[in-house]
Amino acid sequence: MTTLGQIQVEIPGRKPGDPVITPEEFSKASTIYFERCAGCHGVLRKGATGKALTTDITRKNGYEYLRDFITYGSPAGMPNWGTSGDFSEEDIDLMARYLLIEPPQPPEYGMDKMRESWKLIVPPEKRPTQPENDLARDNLFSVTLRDSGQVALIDGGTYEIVKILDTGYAVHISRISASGRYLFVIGRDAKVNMIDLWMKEPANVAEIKIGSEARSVETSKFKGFEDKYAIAGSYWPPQYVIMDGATLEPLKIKSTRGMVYDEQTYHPEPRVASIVASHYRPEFIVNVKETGKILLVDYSDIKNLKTTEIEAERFLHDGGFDSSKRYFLVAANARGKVAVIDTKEGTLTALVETGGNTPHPGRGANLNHPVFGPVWATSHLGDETVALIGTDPEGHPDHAWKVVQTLEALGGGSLFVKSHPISDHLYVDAPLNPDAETSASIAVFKVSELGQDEPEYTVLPIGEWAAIAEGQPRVVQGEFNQEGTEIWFSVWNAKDKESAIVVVDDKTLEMKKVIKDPALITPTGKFNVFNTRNDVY
Ligand code: DHE
Repeated sequence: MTTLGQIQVEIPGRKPGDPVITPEEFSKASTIYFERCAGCHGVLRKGATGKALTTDITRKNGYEYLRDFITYGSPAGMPNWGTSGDFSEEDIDLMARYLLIEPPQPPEYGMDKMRESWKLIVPPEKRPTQPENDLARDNLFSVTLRDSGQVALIDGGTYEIVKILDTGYAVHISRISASGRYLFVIGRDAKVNMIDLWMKEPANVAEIKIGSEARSVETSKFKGFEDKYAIAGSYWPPQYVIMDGATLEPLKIKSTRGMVYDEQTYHPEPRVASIVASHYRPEFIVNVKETGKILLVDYSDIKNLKTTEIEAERFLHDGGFDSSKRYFLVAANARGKVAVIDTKEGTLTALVETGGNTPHPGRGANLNHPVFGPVWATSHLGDETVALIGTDPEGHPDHAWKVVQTLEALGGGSLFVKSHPISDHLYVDAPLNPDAETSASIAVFKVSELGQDEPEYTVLPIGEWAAIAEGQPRVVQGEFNQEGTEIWFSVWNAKDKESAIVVVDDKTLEMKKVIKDPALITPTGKFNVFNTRNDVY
């Protein structure tokens, strides 16, 4: 036995020819792998956003190849762990040796463990019956403070930090209950926190750990089921759990292990990527990465759970709704496609080749294109392109579910795009671009000028505006305020260095405010309560 973070795992038996590795080294390497590599390559190393690293492949490539790849990375998205200074030479040597031996398998995580971890901190009957604060709750931003294991609630009107709350490690996303009262966040360590925004001072009222690694949480939104259920999906074990929306009590766990949609061969680790709640039916839309299936999970009767399984494409990752909220578009990123689901009919509408390398939309951006009408945008991790996909089958049937235009933004390494129904701008980030200046800038296109042949973009030097003396901060994920007049960007620095949030006036594209505070440690995702609740992006 050895430990993998806080988890006990067996060291798989050493086979002849395996590199020598001590139990302490194995434990350290397993933790590094779990925290830094598993997100892309999978716990069992079967590959997804990153390449497969099973021993048949790693042994063929050999120690030196692995060592150099880890050190220098690749333009296709593998980080340069060595030259960036994140890993020491010893770490790299260890990881290259570690990858030559079989991976450990972390334990399963069932109802017994979930119930053990579940804490009802303030039961519903002890909570306020009406709001006890006069915060403009709909314009609060829930900001992930990645490396401090917290979220900051920031007032969108005054830019004041209202409250910092302890959560799981590296909260990935925040979602808001249909009523706007409860905020749900999920850590990379699969801890879900439920925060009551009605309390005099917003506070955690329930928490649970739903696995060992996770990325997604959502709440029921359909009429009659508002605030009734929450759902969280995990990477390990590969499963999702439906919980009571008022207490986080775990009610139903469903494994996602099974057959890959096309080959129909068994996959032991089909991870749950994004989850969204349908506006048209009492359903959660659960995207299962490795098997390429989109599950429409009907929560109207969870004892007799009905699930529609849509064959889409492998490596489903992140996505969002079109402006009508009827269609859900999700990137199958390692396949260069976007799957479109009709959430009203419960069917696959289209699979669109984006033409770029690794689409990565976040929730995407909805624009009213001067020529093609309503379109949805995604940028790409692997190149500078932004694909605009027509989303109006009634008004613009010839262009629906086709890439109608490809823009060129700052460069590769983009993660998120953003717009707002009243904005004439499309914002594109590039935080993973290897060039420091590019990774600290944002490209802005004018939507009304997209009809031109080669639309120009304006560069916002957000990193420079933040005036941070030390480090090499990256600028990531724009998020609008409730009114749609300002967009906020995280200036994400190392955890021992100053970070910031820069607020930009959407009309003038000028810097309006720089939010700095010693407590703002590694800010990444930002979720405006109103926009997140109503899927406005
Ligand atoms: Fe994310 C969304 C998974 C790395 C910040 N990220 C998502 C979603 C998934 C996901 C499945 C969609 C959730 C949903 O909508 O229900 N992210 C992963 C990974 O597997 C990956 C590639 C590697 C990993 O090891 O985690 C990864 N993500 C990152 C980062 O490095 C980022 C920049 C900082 C961090 O937290 O580690 C990051 N991911 C985000 C953010 C969103 C997100 C801010 C939400 C964007 C939005 O506007 O909706």
